[in-house]
Amino acid sequence: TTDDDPERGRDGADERTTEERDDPSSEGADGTDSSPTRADGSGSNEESRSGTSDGSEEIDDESKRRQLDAVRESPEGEYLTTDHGVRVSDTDNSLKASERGPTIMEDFHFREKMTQFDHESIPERVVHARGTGAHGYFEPYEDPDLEGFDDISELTKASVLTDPDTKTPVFTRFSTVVGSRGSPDTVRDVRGFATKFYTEEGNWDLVGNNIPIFFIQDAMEFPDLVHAIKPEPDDGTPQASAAHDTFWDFASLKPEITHMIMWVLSGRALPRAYRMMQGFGVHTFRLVNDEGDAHFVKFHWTPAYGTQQLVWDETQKIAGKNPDFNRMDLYDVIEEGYEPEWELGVQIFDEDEAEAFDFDVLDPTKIVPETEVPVEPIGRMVLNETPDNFFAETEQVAFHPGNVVPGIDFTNDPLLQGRLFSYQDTQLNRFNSANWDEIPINRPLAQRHNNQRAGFMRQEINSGKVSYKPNSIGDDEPREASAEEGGYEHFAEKIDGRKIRNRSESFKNHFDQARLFWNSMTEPEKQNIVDAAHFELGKVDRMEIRERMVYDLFNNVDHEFAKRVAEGIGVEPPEAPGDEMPDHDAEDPALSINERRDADSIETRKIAILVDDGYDGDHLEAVRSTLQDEGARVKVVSKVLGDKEAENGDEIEADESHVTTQSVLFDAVYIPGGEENVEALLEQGGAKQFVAEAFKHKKAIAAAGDATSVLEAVELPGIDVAGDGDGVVSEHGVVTIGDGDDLEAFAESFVDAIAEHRHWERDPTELPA
Ligand code: HDE
Repeated sequence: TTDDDPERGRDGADERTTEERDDPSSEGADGTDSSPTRADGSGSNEESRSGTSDGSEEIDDESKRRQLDAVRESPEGEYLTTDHGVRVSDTDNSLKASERGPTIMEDFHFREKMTQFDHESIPERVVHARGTGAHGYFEPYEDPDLEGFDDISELTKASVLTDPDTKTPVFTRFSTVVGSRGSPDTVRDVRGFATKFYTEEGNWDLVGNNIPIFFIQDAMEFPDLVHAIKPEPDDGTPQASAAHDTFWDFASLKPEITHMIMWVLSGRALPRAYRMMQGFGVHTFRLVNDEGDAHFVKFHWTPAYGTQQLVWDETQKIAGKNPDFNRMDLYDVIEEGYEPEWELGVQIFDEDEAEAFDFDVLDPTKIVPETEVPVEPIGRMVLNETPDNFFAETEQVAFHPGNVVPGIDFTNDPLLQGRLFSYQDTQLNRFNSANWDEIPINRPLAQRHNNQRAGFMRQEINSGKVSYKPNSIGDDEPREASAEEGGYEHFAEKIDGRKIRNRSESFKNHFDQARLFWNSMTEPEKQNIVDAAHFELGKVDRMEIRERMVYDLFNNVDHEFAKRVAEGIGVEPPEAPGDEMPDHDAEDPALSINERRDADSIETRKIAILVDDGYDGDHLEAVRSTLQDEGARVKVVSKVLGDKEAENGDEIEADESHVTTQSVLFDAVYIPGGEENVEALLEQGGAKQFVAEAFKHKKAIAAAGDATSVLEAVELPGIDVAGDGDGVVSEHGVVTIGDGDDLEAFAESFVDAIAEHRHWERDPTELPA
C-alpha cells in the first residue's frame, strides 16, 4: 500500500503495510475498506462499524483492530519527514552559522526533534506502573449452566455477557503494583489484571487483581497504604518491595490487612506467568436484568494454562537475569502463535444469601468462599495479538472501574466507591486532558455523541451549531435514551440513613478468613508463607513492628503459624493463642494453588536441553519431539553458542549459552547421554549449577544413559537415579533411564513430571545453589 508518488501527498492515513493488513479480511465489516476518509487519520466510530447510526450495529472480534488499523503508521519505503510532513534532508547535523559555528534558532527540524524528545515521557501510573498488555476477544458461552436461572438474560441485560454470537474485542493489561515503570517483574507483589471490553453498548472495564481481596476496606486509606509500601520518602528505597519498616508498621496497626497479608506472603504474589494467574473483580458488583432486578456477583478469571507460581529464590535471580520475565513471556507466547485463554466465571447470590453470610459482601477484605457459592463459567477470553506500539497501546490504555454498560452495576463497597473517583482523576494527571478517552486504544467502538466538544487535544470534529441541551435548533439531539433504548439506568437501591464517618460493625471480623486461607494451604505452601514472613519481617529494623505482626495479627490467625514466624525473626514465640483467634478449621481447596490444578498440560512450558559435542542424537530427538508434540518450547543450551555435533553426526545449534541464560528462566531441564558430551558437562560449573538450581526450585529434571552421572555429581539429596541397563526411574520429578531403550516411556514420564509444575515434596535445604 505504499505509494511513492510525491504528488499524492503523504496524508494517506491508511498506512497498512504489513501483509496482514493487506489481507482483504481486514476490511470493514460492510466489505468496504475501513481506512478513514479524513486527512487527520483519527478514524471515526462510524467507520469502524458496519452501518446504521442507531448504535445497534454488530461488533466482531476484528472491530477494534480495524479501528486501530486506521491510525497505524509504518515508515516502510517512506521518506523521513517533520511532524508537519516536510521531507527532511539531514537529521544528523544541526543548522550552524559556518562549519564550526553556533547552532541557528531557525533550524525547525532541530527544534521539533528536541522538543518531541523532551516531552516524550508522561507520568507513570502512581500504582501499577509496570505492565504489559495484549489484544483479544471475549465470547460468552452458549446457554451457560446457572443454578436457579434458565437463561443468563434473567441475570443481566449486558449483551457482552449474554450473546454467544458476539465476540467482543478486548485489551487486557497485566501489571505489578508497587514498582516503578522500570522495576523487575518477579517481585513479591499483587498483580493487576485489567480488561477493557469494547462492547456494542460502550466500554466496560473490569479492573481487577490476581488476588480476590484487598488490603484495606475504605478508599480513604489508599494513599496511606501506598505511601507506606512505596520506597520510603527520605531515601527513596527500597524499590518494588514491601520488605521495609514503613509497610509493616502500617500493616501491624491495621488488623483488617491480615487476610490480604496471608495471600501476599503466598505463591499468589509470585506468578509463573501473567497467563498463569487467576483474576478477580474483587468487589461485589451487581448484575441487572431487563426488569431492573439485581443479583450480586463476584467475577473470576480462571487461566486455561493453570494457576502456577515461581519460588522466592528463583524470583530474585530472575529479577537480575531477565527483569522483563513476565512481560516478555506474554509477548513471546502470543508471537509464537499460542493463545492464552481464561474462563470468566461468576458467583451469584442475592440480598438474602448475602445477609446470611458471616461477613459483609461489601467488605473487600473478604472472599465469598467457593464452598458457599460455586463459580459458574459464563464465557472465555482469548488473547491473540500483541500491541504494535507499547506507548500508544499499553502505556496509554486507561482503565476506569466506573466504565460499565447497562446490566452491570456497582455496590456500596467503600473501596469501589472511592475508585469510581480516583481513576478518572488519575487519567487527568497522566494525560493532562479530559480527552484521554479519544486516544485510539481507549476509544469505544460504540458510537459517541454528546456536547463535550473541547479541551486539550480534541480529536473529533463535532459538526453543528448546538452543544447544549435542551435545544430546539438541533431538534434536541443527541437525544437521551430510555432503558429500552439502551440508556444506562442506575440500580434503584433504597438508601435510608444518616451521614456518618465510621466503619461498619459488619466489617470487623478480620481473622476468620485469614485462618480459612491458612487452613486451606498444603504444608509446602504453609512453609512458603512462613519463609516469606521471615524474609519480609527480617528486613524490618524495628523490633516492636515485628512483635506487633506476630502477637497482634498472626497469633490471631493461627497459633502455630505465629510461632513458626516468630522463630525466624528473633521474636519471643507467643505463649497463648490470640485473644481473637477464630475457632474453626474450615478449608476451601480452591484457595490453594497446589490443590487447584487448573491444567495438566505442558503447552508453552520452556524446557532446556543441556548438551555439548558428542551428545547422543537419539536421546535428544526422542525427548525433544515428544515435548514439542505436547506444545512445549524447547531450547538447546550449551556452554558456548554455535553448532554441536552428535555421536551419530547429527548437528544442532545452541539457542542459548551458560552466559546468556540460566535454569531459573526454564520450567525443566533435560540432559541426553553421549560419552564425550557427558565428560564435557561434568567439567562445566554452569551445567551443574543448572541442574542444582532446577532441583532447588523443584522443577522436573531428566537425564538419559550416562548423563545420569551429571545428576550424581550434583548429589541431589534423596534421589536415586537409574543405573546402567535400568528402565525408567521417576522420583520426585527426577526422571532417568539407564541404557534401557524405552525412550518413549521415558519422554512421557518427563512430560508428566513437568505437568506437575513443581515437586514440593523435595527437600533441597542441603543444596548450596
Ligand atoms: Fe487501583 N488504581 N486503586 N485497584 N488499579 C490504579 O489508576 C485505586 C484497587 C487496579 O493496567 C490507578 O490508571 C484506589 C483494587 C489495576 O492501567 C489509580 C484504590 C483493585 C490498575 C488507582 C484502588 C485495583 C489500577 C493508577 C482503593 C483490584 C492498573 C493508574 C480505593 C480490584 C490498571 C490508573 C492499568 C490502577 C486507584 C484499589 C486494580 C490511582 C484509589 C481493589 C489493575 O487510579
